[in-house]
Amino acid sequence: MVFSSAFNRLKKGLSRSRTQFNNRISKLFTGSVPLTEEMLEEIEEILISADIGVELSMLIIEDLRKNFPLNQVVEMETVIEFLKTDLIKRMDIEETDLEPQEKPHVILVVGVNGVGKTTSIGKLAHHYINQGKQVLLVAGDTFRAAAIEQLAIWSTRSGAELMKKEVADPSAVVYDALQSARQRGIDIVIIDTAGRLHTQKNLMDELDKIQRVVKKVIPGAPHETVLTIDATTGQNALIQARQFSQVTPVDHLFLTKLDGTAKGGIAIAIHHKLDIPVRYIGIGEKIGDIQNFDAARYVEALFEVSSG
Ligand SMILES: Nc1nc2c(ncn2[C@@H]2O[C@H](COP(=O)(O)OP(=O)(O)O)[C@@H](O)[C@H]2O)c(=O)[nH]1
Ligand SMILES: [Mg+2]
Repeated sequence: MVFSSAFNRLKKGLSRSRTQFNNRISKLFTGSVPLTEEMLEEIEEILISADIGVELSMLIIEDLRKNFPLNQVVEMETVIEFLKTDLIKRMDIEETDLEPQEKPHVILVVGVNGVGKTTSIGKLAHHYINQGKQVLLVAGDTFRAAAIEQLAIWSTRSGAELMKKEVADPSAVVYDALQSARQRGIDIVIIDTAGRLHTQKNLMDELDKIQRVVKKVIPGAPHETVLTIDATTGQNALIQARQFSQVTPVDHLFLTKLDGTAKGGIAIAIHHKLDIPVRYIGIGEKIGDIQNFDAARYVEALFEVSSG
């Protein structure tokens, strides 16, 4: 078991989903009792209401059935350990190594409005600056002056540089930013974009254009396209992620607001349903409220929230 401070912060962030999960599961039965059909149904219900999804919850129950015969005495701890291991196993997605190899390493951040893109960019900048990297933020959300202003605030907070322009064309800002980053040997470039819905064709076209400009200045870039999704939107987050990944290549997800009313199971459902790994999670509104997603640590925290 891990008891690092990162683990404790994750536990704290996930504490609101506690009633959905650990508390209900641990109240199911105490000590050693015969496993009943009702208990299995109750576990399934708990998994579903934790946003793990119907399909995955059913698979997990099947796994339980195979391993624990009905009417035989089981220990609650054994069942919980089995559930944890099974959930972690079900989240196994091959992740590519995304350690920055090239200068600049270009990260394109996409997602619909309000999911937490700009905030997450601030957190990412902070994360890289802590590693001694030079970071340039690009205000590619040029539709609203407030969006540029918001990114400017995060650049000040994190100590990252900012490229902005008072023009309506985001690809022009991106072009200038990448030229400048290359000339000056900047390590990391993070591009903010307007909240685009897959249904808004002009916005998708614009994203296409940004990608073309990026490739033109830095062949091989963007090195990472990060889709930001809001965990509090539950199964809708999953639908959004799937629809987005159908129109633009997405390398990984930044799952935000896990500290809010989100049910922690959504991270597990996403891993199961999509072939896109969650790479980062947001567990608060502050600059340090970012963690690398670690399946084992995450599941452990979900099952332990009640003590935190
Ligand atoms: N509780 C919580 N709030 C967050 C998190 N990430 C972003 N937010 C909030 O979500 C709201 C929208 O964020 P913003 O970055 O403007 O989203 P954008 O429109 O996608 O750029 C803001 O109020 C943020 O403070 C998070 O991890 N936890
Ligand atoms: Mg924004």
